[in-house]
Amino acid sequence: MFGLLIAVGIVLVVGILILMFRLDVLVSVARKKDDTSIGTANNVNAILLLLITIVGLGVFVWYSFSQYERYTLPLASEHGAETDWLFNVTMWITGIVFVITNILLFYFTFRYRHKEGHRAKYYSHNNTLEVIWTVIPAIVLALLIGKGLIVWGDIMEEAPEGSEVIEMMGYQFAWDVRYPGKDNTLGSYDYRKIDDTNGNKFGLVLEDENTYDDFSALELHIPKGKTVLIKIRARDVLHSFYLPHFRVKMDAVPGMITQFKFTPTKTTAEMRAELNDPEFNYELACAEICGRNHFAMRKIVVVDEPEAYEKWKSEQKTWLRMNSAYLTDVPAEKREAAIVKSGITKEELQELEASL
Ligand SMILES: [Cu+2]
Repeated sequence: MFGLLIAVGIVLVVGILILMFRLDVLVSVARKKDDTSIGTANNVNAILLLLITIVGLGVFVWYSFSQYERYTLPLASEHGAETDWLFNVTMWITGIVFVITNILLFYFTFRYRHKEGHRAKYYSHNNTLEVIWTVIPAIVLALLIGKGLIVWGDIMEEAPEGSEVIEMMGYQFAWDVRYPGKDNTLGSYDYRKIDDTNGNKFGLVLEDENTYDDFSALELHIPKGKTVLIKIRARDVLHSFYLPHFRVKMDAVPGMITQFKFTPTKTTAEMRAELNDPEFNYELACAEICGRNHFAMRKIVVVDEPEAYEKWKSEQKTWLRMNSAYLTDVPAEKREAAIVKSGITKEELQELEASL
């Protein structure tokens, strides 16, 4: 009700203002007043424009430097140094051009404002100027894009032999990680194997022996100083695999595998010491608005020293061991191999048989 009253009030005020303006025009027409002088408004506007430039650019420069830390995160990957450098160079070049063009724009409106007795000069165009402001930006842009393509090519090139291959699967609304286990080979999967109990959430193909030692984990552990190749997939809609501290971002696309390789340069412990923040954690976020609980797609990322990482891996229980009921889906002739490879113990096997 109150909102409606305010709306009616605003409409009335605007209506009155329009009427007053109309009245003023009509009165001046009736008086046949031929007033071509501009008055003081012109000068006032010219000075205001100049003030806007000074205040606006002042705030721009102050904000860019004083709040810089809020918009940047500490870096923890090898290729990130290059992308950061490229980003900063682009920012400096476009920033300087932005400042110069704005100063010129507002200075010209001030300098060439209307003055009594002055007439504008007819000046259609200038070939030299056109060439200068076409060629210079073209060269600068070509250099920036060229360098960008080279950096992108390096980031996207084939991961070296012996890289740590890890699978990330995004779904509404979480990430699941799968490690290849001792055989260093991720087992194959098929979306038709995903079941409604969500036990076989990865859709693992249990005919494939490579799946038997694959394991999942609550946190994404990665080793420092070693190339990590992340194979990314999505189970439902588009998600985006985003590790801001490692400058890694890649879409997770249903029906296809995308990938990103990178090398972490600082362990979680080192970053905690550097930031003087014992609570600090690297994190994985989804960078694609993928639904109502998109914000829940966060996962803690832990960077370990290589030895600690190997130790952690050896302590993880395989997926098949955690979901041993799926042993029944393993073909009879491969069951023995599955039990050995997945590390299911005799006691667990007896328990399982008793429960069936
Ligand atoms: Cu998502």
